[in-house]
Amino acid sequence: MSMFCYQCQEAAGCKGCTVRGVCGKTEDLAKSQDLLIYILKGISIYSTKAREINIVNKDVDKFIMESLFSTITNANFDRNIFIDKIKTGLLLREEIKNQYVNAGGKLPQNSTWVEKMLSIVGLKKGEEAKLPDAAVWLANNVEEFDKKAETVGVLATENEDIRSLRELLTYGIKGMAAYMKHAINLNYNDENIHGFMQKALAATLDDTLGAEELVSLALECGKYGVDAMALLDKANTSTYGNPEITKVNIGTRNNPGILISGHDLKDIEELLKQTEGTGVDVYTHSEMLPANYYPAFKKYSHFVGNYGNAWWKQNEEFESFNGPILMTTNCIVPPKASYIDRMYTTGVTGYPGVKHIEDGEPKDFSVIIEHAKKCAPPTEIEKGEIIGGFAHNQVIALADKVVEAVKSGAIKRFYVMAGCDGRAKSRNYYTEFAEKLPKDAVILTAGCAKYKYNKLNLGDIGGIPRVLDAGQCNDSYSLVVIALKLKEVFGLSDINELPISYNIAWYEQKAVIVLLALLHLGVKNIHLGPTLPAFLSPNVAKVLVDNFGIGGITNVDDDIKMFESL
Ligand code: SF4
Ligand code: SF3
Repeated sequence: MSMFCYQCQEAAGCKGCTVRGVCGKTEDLAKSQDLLIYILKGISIYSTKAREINIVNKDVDKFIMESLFSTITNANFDRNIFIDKIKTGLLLREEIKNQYVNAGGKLPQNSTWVEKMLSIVGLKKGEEAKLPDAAVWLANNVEEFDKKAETVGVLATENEDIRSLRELLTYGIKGMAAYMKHAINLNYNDENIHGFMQKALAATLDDTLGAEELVSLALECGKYGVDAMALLDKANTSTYGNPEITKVNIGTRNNPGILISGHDLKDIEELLKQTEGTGVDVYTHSEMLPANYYPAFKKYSHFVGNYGNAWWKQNEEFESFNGPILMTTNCIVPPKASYIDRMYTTGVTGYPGVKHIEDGEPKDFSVIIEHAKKCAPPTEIEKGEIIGGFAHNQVIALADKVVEAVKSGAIKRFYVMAGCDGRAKSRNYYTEFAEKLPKDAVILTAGCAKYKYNKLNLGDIGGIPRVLDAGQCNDSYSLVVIALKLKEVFGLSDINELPISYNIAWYEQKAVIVLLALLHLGVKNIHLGPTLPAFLSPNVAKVLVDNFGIGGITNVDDDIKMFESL
């Protein structure tokens, strides 16, 4: 088998991509990503021990976080970046090991190198064979990297249940790393979250951990997921104000424009500042749509609105946009020749042949702005407005109205339909589901899943729109805050007593951390679609069904009946 990846919903045949990713990931790229993850695990063995004696290496924290993020589905397709990261990772592993040794971290005096290694990883003399390979392995060239990569991928764990739990944990921390990166960009950080990510990485190498320990680590991952989303919420709202109800224009104007996609609000802030007064307009795409809801961005008159839909439509929509496109995070679809020269990446994203805007304080977007000036204005693909901005602060401001509507029976049930959109036709289920819901149901959403129903004009209930969009996938945290507030207002002891059902669409690893966060908060009976994750083995899926009532989806009519009976 040349490659094996089953981290996203598009895993081939609902089993795994083995020749080339459905996403466009090649075998070579898969190998370098697998090896990078392996090296992160090796570094984490040392950094986790070092933390025990209060040694924290900020370069290690940053490297691990950004590397995890870069391996998320559709984030970075540039193999050279991964090769460079593998080399940097090996150097950092030695650096943190030496830091630990130099700090005298419980090492025997004048010990040999092997003795030091044994001591760092908690082994005794004579146990050399047990030294974790990820902690000691070295190579000289790319050929050796590739050879090694074949032995360290997902399938290196033979037991399918342990493999499933190790990967569930790994994908959870990938999503967490992405959210941390955005928070850190705004100078909000939490050392404990880095500590957990590294502990979890090291744990995936520990053959003494069985299913029970790994399940509890996955739930602990959910706890840190809540912390990471709360931190990002604080970072975003403290820096840019609380999202507020906003009508977002989906039409176009006649100036040249720049389209910005992904999740990074710092990037859009800097782009808006640098484009002001240049005659170039700015539009959001996909997960950047919620930027329109923030007071700090709404004030820019050249910030026109949102162009297009979810990430997977970019092949058509980037073509008709006519101007340059900036990808700040996943999800990148391999670009068509017709616009590849108009595409730019930044942060952890990358694509061979696409220009990359380097980090900076601020980043310098002048090349994109000059490029835009030479381009035609966007071709209009739709007209009108969509409404959003229902993050926790805004919904809690409306709490009286919402509570009244629930008490009077005008609102009978809320459906959390957060998550992702994707190209699978089976996802039309979510459009049909939204259309067929009874008129007394309100949809709470976050993430790009909303594009399946946010232009349907589903109306309102006494002035409360029937689709309340809290923002990006990380703003699922807002939905939790809203649920906890309702629980408090109604004096309930359990979040599951609320008339809220969870019908979540997932695609990539950020949805995994959102799911684990919900499980940590005790939310039961979450339904996941359009298919259950390929990385859940039958036994692990059974644990989730038995303990949390997790389920899949069937058809809209039966599922609505099922949710109403919960
Ligand atoms: Fe396949 Fe998804 Fe992995 Fe891409 S990220 S190779 S589509 S499982
Ligand atoms: Fe995910 Fe691409 Fe939409 Fe943030 S990032 S939700 S799929």
